[in-house]
Amino acid sequence: FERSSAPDDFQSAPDQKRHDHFIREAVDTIIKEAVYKGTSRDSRVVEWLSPEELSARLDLSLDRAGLSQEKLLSLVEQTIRYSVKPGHPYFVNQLFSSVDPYGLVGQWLGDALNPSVYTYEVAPVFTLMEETVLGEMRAVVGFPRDAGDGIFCPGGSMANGYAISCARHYKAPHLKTQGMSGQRRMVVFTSEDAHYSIKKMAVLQGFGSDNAVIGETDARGRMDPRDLEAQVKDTLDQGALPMMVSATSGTTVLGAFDPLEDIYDICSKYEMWMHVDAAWGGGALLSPRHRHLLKGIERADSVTWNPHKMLAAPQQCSTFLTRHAGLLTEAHSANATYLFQKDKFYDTSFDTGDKHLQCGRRADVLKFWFMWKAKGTDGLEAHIDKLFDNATYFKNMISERPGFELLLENPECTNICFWYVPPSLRSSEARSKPDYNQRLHKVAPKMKERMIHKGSLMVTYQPLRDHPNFFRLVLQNSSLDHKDMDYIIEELERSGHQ
Ligand code: ABU
Repeated sequence: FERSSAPDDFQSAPDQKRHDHFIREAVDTIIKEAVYKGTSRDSRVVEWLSPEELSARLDLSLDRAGLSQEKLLSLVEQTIRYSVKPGHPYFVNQLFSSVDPYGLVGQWLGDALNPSVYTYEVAPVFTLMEETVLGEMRAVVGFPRDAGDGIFCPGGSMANGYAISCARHYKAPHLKTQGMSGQRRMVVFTSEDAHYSIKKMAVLQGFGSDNAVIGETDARGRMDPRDLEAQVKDTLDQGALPMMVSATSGTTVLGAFDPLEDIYDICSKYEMWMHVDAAWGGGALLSPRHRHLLKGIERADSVTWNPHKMLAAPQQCSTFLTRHAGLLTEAHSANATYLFQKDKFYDTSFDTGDKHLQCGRRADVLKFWFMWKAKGTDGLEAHIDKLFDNATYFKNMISERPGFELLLENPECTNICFWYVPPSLRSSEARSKPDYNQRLHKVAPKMKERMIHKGSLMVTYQPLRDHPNFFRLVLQNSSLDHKDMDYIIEELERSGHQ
């Protein structure tokens, strides 16, 4: 087939034939290579190349002349080949994974329609779909279903930013027009294990990082309410205004759930907005067995909840939910008259775009709605329960196994943090040496390098406070079973014994 000169007319016979061939071939390759092979236990989770090697293998250059479809199809193959496969069962590296067939079709359907969800006029289906899904999610949180508001936004960091913005508007609506200059200093509180976006968003919105106060956590990584209250009192003594607390349900590394009821009491006593970053742990709300971890979330003013994390919807699918109806619009509307005309022929309250900070916006709702339709709430619950079951199995298996040491004996979420101590460091003599921690610190990076070069397992590691580097396994792919947990343990042993 001839090379194409876009845009083409899908209705004209020659164009249609050419595109039909190309799209079908590309989709076949994607299904075969990215979906089936990319999730097969017999294939590698990554075919690793250094940046220099990858640049040499993959022609990334952009030229005046377009490529033939044949060459484009070979680029599709190469892109798949050298990409990491987060849908692979042995990708337990990050807080997202899996390829859900319904989510994938939802994502593709959205891409085929290419909407921008700002007005009912251009996105009628997705506008109503968002209302339904966000309303259902608010009900799961425990907010009143018919009150409140919510949005889909690009990532949990942005959702946390919306929380700060809404809290500020709630406390001091005049700042929307007057700005922060010369105003009373306002402070946001969170914990040392909270996501770094709280600080970033405080900077972006003009609070300054000094006014994102980072409090202490307990031994399990949960926010310490006594320390929080002490920090709030300090802030008041300094004449500043305690504005908001961002608690976390499912911290990024340890998977800790902050004590929301205690935090609510403090927020209520000092009239602060209570936000819960449940980007990671929010999925547990769908399981009657595990939702107790988020007890008290129903009292919050706002919640971040990312279905692309524990619920394994395709990237990206992030939501911000609040119990306060109308506040998102009051805080963010700019009333652009070219888009949000009030004299349209339909009910313009369905033009929801002006409550967002973005203008153009993907229909991220579609893939999640489609998954939810396909599995039902029962299916989502079963997914969550399986993740927790695998996590418990993994934790139990390593707790007695030579060489493995748990950082937390009883992790709360599906994050399992542990050290692998190679035989050379296991003796009491090695452990008593002053450089023991320094030597242990080097183990996880080396093991990870070996596993990535082999393509056998991707599991992340990090230091935390005075802990040397440790592994963090995270489970959100419910196609894994106990045999996979056994494989992961054995693969860690293989890479640690070399
Ligand atoms: N909030 C992004 C989480 C990154 C991670 O998987 O560690």
